[in-house]
Amino acid sequence: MLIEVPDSHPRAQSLRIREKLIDGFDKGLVAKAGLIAHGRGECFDYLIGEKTQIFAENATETACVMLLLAQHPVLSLNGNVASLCPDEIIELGKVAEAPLEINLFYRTKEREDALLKHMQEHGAQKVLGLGNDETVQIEELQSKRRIVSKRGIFIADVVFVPLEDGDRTEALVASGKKVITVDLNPLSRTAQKAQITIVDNIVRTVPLMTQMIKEMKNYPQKKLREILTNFDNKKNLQAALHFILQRLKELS
Ligand code: PTJ
Repeated sequence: MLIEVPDSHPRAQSLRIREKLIDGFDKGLVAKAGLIAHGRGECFDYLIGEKTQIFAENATETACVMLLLAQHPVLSLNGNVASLCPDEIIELGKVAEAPLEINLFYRTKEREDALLKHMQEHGAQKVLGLGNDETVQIEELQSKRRIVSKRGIFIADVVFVPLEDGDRTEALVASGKKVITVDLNPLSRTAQKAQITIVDNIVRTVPLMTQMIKEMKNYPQKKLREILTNFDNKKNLQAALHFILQRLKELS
């Protein structure tokens, strides 16, 4: 059950996001470790001023281009993402013409069932990776995340994997896929290994992506390719760290 957070509360927005996650945990969607991961994310969100900064905007724009140019883009979701922005990720899947696939690190039948039901209640027509969907295993990976959909991540050329663990990011990159992640921690292994890292809160990123993709559908291919070529993930991560450093200097 969500508690009411008054608009006047100075941390209203952050508390509301937290409440969504707690609610997701109570409903069996979020893993225990998901609560811990969220706390780490909150800390980094403080450091970037809880706003979409220019480095995040640049990475988000490039991520949208990569999805638009992909042959088989897939949006992977875990318990945290499904709890924090179910409607928004469904909308993104529609505009990006990319299927949703549930792919869990802490995979249990109970969580699978709860997540499938949750996404369907929010209007998802098709969710890969669960139920009757045919799955295969990615050999490079040990965790339960190795189980992927034959029609989804297995054949994908571009995978959007927000709030991801480092092992699978490495395995996906090693298997030749382009990986886009959203991770508030610019130092995480996932942030360092992905081809595009959006250092921002998933709740801000997903609606921004939908908006950007809608605009970009009118862009000529040449312009899209230029955006992709001009992006350098390492430099962009450095910009995120530099921003945090400057901000701490100013605040201290
Ligand atoms: O639902 P499951 O079973 O697939 O498990 C999901 C978790 C998140 C538990 C699993 O993927 C995991 O353990 O992830 P990590 O290794 O803790 O990495 C999650 C990363 O996401 C961390 O670097 C956090 O800083 C970051 N993060 C947390 N909340 C947000 C976030 N990044 C963007 N937006 C957030 N709201």
